[in-house]
Amino acid sequence: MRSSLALAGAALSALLLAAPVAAQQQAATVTDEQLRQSFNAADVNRDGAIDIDEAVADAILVFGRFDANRDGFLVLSELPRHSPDRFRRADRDGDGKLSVGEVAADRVYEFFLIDTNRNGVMTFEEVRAYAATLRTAR
Ligand SMILES: [Ca+2]
Ligand SMILES: [Ca+2]
Ligand SMILES: [Ca+2]
Repeated sequence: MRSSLALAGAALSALLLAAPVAAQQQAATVTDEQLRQSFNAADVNRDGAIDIDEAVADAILVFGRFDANRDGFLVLSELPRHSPDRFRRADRDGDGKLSVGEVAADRVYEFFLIDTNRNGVMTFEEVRAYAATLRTAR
């Protein structure tokens, strides 16, 4: 239970990283407004919900933004807000770097945690409720 929550935390921080204003903050201090910014950025077709394609596309977009040296991998030094623990959990093959596949897989895992009513999309309320559970889990 504890480890699955922590893994989810790693995934959520990828979503939160999409908000430039949130880049220097811990996930626990991200405001609703910043969360809304990340949400809207991921909601490409502007229907007020994030489907699985939008969620994965957003993860890949964020990946590109943080891959500072453009080698196709993210290392811990490129992710100032990631704790080493979270990084290790997302790094499924344990090679010390996150591939785009590992980041996308993490996002898919997160998607099914957040879509609590299982209707195939994440609403803002679902994302916000999930962020709140991470805050209280600390
Ligand atoms: Ca959408
Ligand atoms: Ca890896
Ligand atoms: Ca849903």
